[in-house]
Amino acid sequence: MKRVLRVVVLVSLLSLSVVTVSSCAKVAASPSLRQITAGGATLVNVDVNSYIITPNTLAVPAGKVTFHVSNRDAIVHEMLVVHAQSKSFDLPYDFSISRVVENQINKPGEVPNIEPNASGDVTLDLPPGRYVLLCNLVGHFQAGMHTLIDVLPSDN
Ligand SMILES: [Cu+2]
Repeated sequence: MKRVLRVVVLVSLLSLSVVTVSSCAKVAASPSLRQITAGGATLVNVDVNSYIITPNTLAVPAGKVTFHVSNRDAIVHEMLVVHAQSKSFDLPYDFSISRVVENQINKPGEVPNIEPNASGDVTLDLPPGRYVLLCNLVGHFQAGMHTLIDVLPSDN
């Protein structure tokens, strides 16, 4: 438990810059710029490379969201979609296994085992809130594989 608390403090300090960035997210979520899948979900294209997760938008409207995750790295990754437990990406973390503790988080879904130069999709029905996109393969979260995305209340 001590270890978990320590990492929360550390991660909170590191994340201050990320929180400022996401305040510009409203523009990206405007309907005119939004990509919609054939099934009517909002499409979020996510690139994974060099331990960095980069979605093409920082905010989407609530409802069906399809994450299309492309692994541009030379190693396997995964991408979990997790409810944030604060304004930032601090989540319960176990240093003894170098992973986020998955039975202590609320995870609507994931794209598992994305091979290099491959991609995968997951479509989720997301209520408004802040979410963390992360890779939970051993050591990857700690190496920086996490980012935030906001799901905003839809207008209609
Ligand atoms: Cu990874």
